[in-house]
Amino acid sequence: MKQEFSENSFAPDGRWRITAAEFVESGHMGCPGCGASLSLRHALKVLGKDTVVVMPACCWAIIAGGQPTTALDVPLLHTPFAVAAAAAGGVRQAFLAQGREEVTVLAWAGDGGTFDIGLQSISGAAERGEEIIYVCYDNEAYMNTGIQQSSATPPGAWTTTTPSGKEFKYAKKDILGIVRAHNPGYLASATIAYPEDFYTKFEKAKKARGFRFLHVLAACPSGWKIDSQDSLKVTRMAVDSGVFPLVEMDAGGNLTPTVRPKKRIPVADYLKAQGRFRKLSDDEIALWQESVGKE
Ligand SMILES: Cc1ncc(C[n+]2csc(CCOP(=O)(O)OP(=O)(O)O)c2C)c(N)n1
Ligand SMILES: [Mg+2]
Repeated sequence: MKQEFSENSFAPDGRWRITAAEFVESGHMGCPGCGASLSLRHALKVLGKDTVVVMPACCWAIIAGGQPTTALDVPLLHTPFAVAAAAAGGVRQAFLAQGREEVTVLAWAGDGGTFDIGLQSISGAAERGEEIIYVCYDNEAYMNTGIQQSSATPPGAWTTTTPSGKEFKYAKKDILGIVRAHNPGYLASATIAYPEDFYTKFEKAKKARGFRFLHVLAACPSGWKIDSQDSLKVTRMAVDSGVFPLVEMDAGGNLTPTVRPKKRIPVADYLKAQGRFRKLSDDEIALWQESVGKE
């Protein structure tokens, strides 16, 4: 029997019962299996209706639909690519000036808009302690414009601008380390492939003060060259192999794991599940396994 919950709550077993309320309507423009679509849908279930979304250029700017239509049931402000964090800080300041402390301002940006072009505005907003939640949904390339490499693209991954795979000398940028250096109010990594951890972290981000940052891994079936039905399975493998650890910043400023996979799988299993890593050599896979082990 389908159970419906109008509010988020905890069952006696302590597990999440997520609301049946929807703030992302059906009929949006997301591809089948789009991890980013699912992630915002569930993030808004936790954050609730008093949320304003601020979004730079990215797939999600299209997924929401072109004016005058929108798939979101909460207000949405589109911004230029580089300024989501700055604009979100401004929106929050405007609500504070009106005495409307209760409104959550959510900046929702891709990896290109975060790791690359929006990095300066994130640094500024974090330094000023802007009262916003900034989420980077990371599909590991500029997907909306046709799968170009970003500084979040992992080594070895095929993109249209790195057709033989991103070289191993270019590592994925340590975005959590960069934001941590700004002493944020809350900092974590998450993925909807581990929903309870995801919900808990968005709830904590909502309650925390200051600049809050979540790094969310979100599969892109077209860019990762996987079947859309395997989107969550492959994302879960990123966690289970140690490639994308689920962590949270503790009171001492250290990143500590929140989910310890029951069974650690080889990095090779995660990589071989995706067409974008097809050209990786065994030596390169071994290098990757070694670096995951060190971390
Ligand atoms: C200043 C500027 N440069 C380039 C673009 C074109 N553009 C729009 S979306 C996009 C890709 C965004 O990539 P990412 O932030 O990773 O989000 P994704 O599309 O992967 O969801 C690009 C290059 C733009 N809109 N503005
Ligand atoms: Mg992207």
